[in-house]
Amino acid sequence: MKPHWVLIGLLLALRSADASELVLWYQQPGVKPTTEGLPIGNGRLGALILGEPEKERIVLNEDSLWTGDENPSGNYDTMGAYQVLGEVWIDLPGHTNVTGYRRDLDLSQALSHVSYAVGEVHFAREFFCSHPAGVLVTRLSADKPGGYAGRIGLRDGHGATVVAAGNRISCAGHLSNGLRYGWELMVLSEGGKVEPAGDSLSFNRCNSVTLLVAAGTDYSMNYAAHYRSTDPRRNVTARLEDAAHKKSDSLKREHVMDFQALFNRVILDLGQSTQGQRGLPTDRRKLEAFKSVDPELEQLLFQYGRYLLISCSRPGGLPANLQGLWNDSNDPPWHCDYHANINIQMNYWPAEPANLAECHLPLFDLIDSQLPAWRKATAASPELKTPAGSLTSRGFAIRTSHNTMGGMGWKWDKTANAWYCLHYWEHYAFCHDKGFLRRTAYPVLKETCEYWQDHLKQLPDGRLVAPDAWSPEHGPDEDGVSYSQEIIWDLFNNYVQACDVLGIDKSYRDTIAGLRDKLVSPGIGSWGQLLEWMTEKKGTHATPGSPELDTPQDHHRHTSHLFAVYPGVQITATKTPELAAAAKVSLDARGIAPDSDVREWSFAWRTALYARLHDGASAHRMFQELFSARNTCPNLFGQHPPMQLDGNFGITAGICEMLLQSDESEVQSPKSKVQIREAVRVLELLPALPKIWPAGSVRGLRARGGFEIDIAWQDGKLAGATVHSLNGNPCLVQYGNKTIELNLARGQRRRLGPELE
Ligand code: FUC
Repeated sequence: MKPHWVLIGLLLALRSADASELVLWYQQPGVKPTTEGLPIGNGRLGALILGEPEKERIVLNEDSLWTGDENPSGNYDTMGAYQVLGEVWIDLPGHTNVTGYRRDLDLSQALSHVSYAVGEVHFAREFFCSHPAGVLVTRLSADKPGGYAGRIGLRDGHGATVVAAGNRISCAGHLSNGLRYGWELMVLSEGGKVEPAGDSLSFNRCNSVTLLVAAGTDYSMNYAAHYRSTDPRRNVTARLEDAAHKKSDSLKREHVMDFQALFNRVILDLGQSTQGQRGLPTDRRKLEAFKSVDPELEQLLFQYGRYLLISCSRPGGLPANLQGLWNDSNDPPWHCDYHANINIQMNYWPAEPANLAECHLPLFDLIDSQLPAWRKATAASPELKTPAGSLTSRGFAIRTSHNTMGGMGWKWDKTANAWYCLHYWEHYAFCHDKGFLRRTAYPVLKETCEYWQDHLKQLPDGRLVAPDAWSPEHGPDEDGVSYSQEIIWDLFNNYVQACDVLGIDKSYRDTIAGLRDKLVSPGIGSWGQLLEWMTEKKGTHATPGSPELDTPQDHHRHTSHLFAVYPGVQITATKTPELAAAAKVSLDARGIAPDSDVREWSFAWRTALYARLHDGASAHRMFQELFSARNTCPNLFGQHPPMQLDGNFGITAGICEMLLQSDESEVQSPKSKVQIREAVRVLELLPALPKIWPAGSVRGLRARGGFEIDIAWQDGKLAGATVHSLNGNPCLVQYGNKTIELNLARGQRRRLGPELE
């Protein structure tokens, strides 16, 4: 039956019109910032809002506020940590015994609100962090003139002096590593009076009050300048004054437009929740959603990952660290750092498929800025000698954790270099920007291939292994660990494709292709599992008293040996069915039992893994586990514990993977004239659609090869799809056992029915 395009279009339009469903709301103020605060951010400035009527607290982060330096020792304890900037406080005496309290975060506009009544007077607060204006805006209003009286102040996170003058408060200081920072607040009132009161400001008889906050440091992503630039204070003041010249309505309009230009690219509809579910505040609703499916809350969690990435990772700024831009401590868990053995990578899994490619760029900028320091540290490390016994002379390796000042800490994760390369390649694979591939990605891919060409060890049978590698945080260091083998395979495979696309370095391309084909690939063990190490480890333990390794009782939080299933592409159900079946055995065994070591980010990875293995039911079960009290906080942040955001980003990617997958098929592209193997993409629709989502739609997902895809489904089956070719590349669209080849021109769209006709 021909798809009812009008009906589907209406369905999409109606659902997207009611964006108010994408709201987290609460009936009480937050107490603990990182688990109950509501997050806003503009990529550089982040805030957690607690919403206490009488004493508002806004915890502030500035993305470059790091202690530490190049940390030549590589000691984890001396590499520094991400710091909190401080707090804005607002005292409103008499705002007690309030009624009708509500606090919310509207994801669709990136606005947070607090509202309540004191007696007959209704008070409202609105917060947003503007990317275009570079300031935090807080607006206090009331339905009674002259309703506002109170005090406003700053609490600096590092004890710097706070100075109030006129309608401003400013603060400037430096960290233990000399990094200079400054932040400034300006208060604009409608009616009434604002004046200094010691180191704070008092305001009286105001109809409304608007606070603007700007902050900055003298950090720069430039190794040659020792990661420093000019004193930030002049720039901070200028930004504040520019913003003060705009009406708060135009500041808000500009902010919402900027945010929605990214956020509105993808609309997801997983079905209707009940009025009962909608009537619950989010902290209670999530606990119910753990027990019974709540489609609208599930689509909210999907969009939350996109909201958070837009709010903490914009071009020109630093990438999302372990807590994004929402850290409340100067001694945060794991230094609130960049962990290179799953966490920072997972933060960026949704960037391409969830149509936020621009948000990926801060990761590349940071890596590029750290390379000179990483090369130096790698060359100096005796732990990174080549099998020939010489110190490293080409390329770089990364320790498990790093900062923004060239410093690294803890154990080397020797293949993190190759895993970082996957992100450069994926950015090209989705957007097909050959300039990015040539200028930015190719040099890093080639340099890392050279590193591994020098470091691979040849076995007597001629096969190649990564020597003395480690399956992250699990088991022994030894040759041929599956995680390392798979990541290096991915690196070499992507490098070969890059050469083919650019038509360069044919000789070195063939060298790397030869090394790729000699790599030891993961084996299958005695109980049908994918081996995590080159040889089965049964009978051994990671640590005394831990479960036996490589057995169904091994419930470690990492699934590193399944990298090749996701995010890698070496193991797929179609190309390597035996390995895919073994991967499924391993994944099922890792399990989620309460005694297991599974963490919030583990569920996100397992969702994506099950999706790649076409097991939609299990993928959804992993997803739903995130609603438990154990795995997410009341503000829906991931709960490791403590709070950690990688699961929030990772689950968005996992849901993308359930709805759309784009792999490459090794068919000769009908268009390729130069006799190079140009990968023709297979766009697979609804590869892991769970029965629990019988009807729904998604708009604007991105696929490798440069495609944007809309999909609608009804009664658990494809109802229709639209393929929008952004680059004019050929593709095969697949649904179940049906396939259609499309050769669309750049910008052309093609609608497909349930039979892909
Ligand atoms: C890795 C994980 C931990 C935690 C830390 C930040 O070490 O194994 O679970 O997420 O990163």
